[in-house]
Amino acid sequence: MKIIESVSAMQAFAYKTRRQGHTIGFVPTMGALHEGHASLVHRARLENDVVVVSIFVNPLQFGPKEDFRKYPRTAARDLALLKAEKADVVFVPTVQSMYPAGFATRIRVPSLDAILEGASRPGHFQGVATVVLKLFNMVQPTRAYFGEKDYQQVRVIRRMIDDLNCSVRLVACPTVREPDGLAISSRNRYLSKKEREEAVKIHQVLFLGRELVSEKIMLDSRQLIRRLSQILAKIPGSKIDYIEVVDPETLEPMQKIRRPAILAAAVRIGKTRLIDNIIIS
Ligand code: PAJ
Repeated sequence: MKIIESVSAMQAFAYKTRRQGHTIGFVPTMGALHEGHASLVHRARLENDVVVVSIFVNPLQFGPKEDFRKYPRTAARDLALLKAEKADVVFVPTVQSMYPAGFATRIRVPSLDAILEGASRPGHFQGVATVVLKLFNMVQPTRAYFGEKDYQQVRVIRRMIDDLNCSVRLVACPTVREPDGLAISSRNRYLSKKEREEAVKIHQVLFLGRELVSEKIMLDSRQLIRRLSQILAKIPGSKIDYIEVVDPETLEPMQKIRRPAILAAAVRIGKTRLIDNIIIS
């Protein structure tokens, strides 16, 4: 497994690989790797000649009051996981090389970036889209792998790829969960033991919501959300950022639930903000 730190070395490797006619599968990450990330690398390994994983905690996508500085950094463990998953290249650029003095360009997808996560985290998706486009230009991937756990991120990146004619195919992969259903996240480690026990309710509520719709018990989203919010509000120290039923493509709120739809939630438990979603298909 090769570790590449410089942008120019990454680009040189990518151009050489593509010139040889090999496909590149790319998994962008911020490190603190877990089984969710591993599932993306595994899939990339199955479908490509060469697998590149980037680890870069991107300052541009964190708000001023968010956890950029204390975001977990676990380099040695990350490299061991990537070796086990047989990644070929780990790309670990520095902040200085990604955003040198004078860096000014921003990529925005306005129709998708101000709702749901974007409403709670202004500027977040601008930071994501900007760094992902830069990474695409450096890694020259044939396919790029993203998790449905961050459903809105998938929509934003898909839109950007289509709109800007990026020659990469986005592959969306299912959410990997703990045995009790909690979506695996790098931020789960912030939870106390008690909070961790309570956190499973987020998935349970989404699951219940899907059942209520599938059984045609509740097809009005306002009524459904009221019911689900009441359950979430019982988690000690919780604050609901949002829970919404939205169109899978446009992410616009859906009143009468026609299928398919996405039921998505963001909940703070203590100081930790967790997101999850479920597809009502
Ligand atoms: P990060 O949070 O490290 O996630 C990297 C990728 O792993 C994302 O595509 C995310 O959706 C996926 N992922 C996280 N948890 C998952 C789970 N439980 N199951 C399946 N996939 C999961 O998302 C980012 O980093 C950044 O925004 C990034 C795209 C790297 C841009 O900075």
